[in-house]
Amino acid sequence: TITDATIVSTSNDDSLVIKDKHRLSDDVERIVQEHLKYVSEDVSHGWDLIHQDGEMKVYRREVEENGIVVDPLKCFHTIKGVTGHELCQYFWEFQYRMDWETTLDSTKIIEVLDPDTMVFFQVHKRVWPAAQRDSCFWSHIRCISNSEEDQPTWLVVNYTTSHPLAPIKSPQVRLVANVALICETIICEPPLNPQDIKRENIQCKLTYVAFVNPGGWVPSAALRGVAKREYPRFLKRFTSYVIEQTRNKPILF
Ligand code: 14H
Repeated sequence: TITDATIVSTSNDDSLVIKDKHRLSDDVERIVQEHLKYVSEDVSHGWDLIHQDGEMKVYRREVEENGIVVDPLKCFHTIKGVTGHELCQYFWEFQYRMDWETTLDSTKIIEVLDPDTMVFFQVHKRVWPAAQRDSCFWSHIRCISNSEEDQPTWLVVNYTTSHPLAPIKSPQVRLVANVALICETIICEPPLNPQDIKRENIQCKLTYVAFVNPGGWVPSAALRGVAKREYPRFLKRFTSYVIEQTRNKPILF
């Protein structure tokens, strides 16, 4: 039976999926929808291109709140030979995180809310002359089918939450973040038989957006310098990692 405690959605193959709701379901739904709306807004006004390398473009908007830098960030990239599902899976799944993350001391799952939503507690590497940061966030993976013909859009959202298993322990400072990875697979020169699609026929359009509040004062120039260096570095390392991991595996659509 479908009740207020269930969510009905469509899966990758258009079959109906019924999921039990959890205490953060409404939050997850609201933030996912906000990202889907925000992803198509363009970056022609007020955004600075701070890094470009081939297909990768990193933009940011300089914003301060009470003297704290909270610059929104938006990155675009096109990656050959991988699908949106593959990129999102490697980004979301705990088991791969420390293979590609270079900015963490540790990561752990502190709660499983449903098969697609986990709560993580992470300790970040200290990268500037300030207190160390940690973070606690729910992380949700989702597939959204747009139409019969198009490949679905895959996304992962990481959104700060509080949790009894992750109290804030001073002098460690808590990062506040709202981050999304949104991926769209493109099939180039599709062979007549879909079974014949090879990795050389696919590419993925990736958008990564981040709103991160450092949770306490950090010198603006230092923070902007770290962001300008680390986001492109993350994108490059993460996407190369997924290309490497999937190279000889069957394509995960
Ligand atoms: O998105 C990235 N990593 C995920 C998975 O580890 C976690 C991330 C997040 C960050 C903070 C809080 C919650 C969740 O989504 C890749 C992150 C790349 C990091 C680049 C470093 C930028 C440093 C500037 C911001 C520091 C603010 C003090």
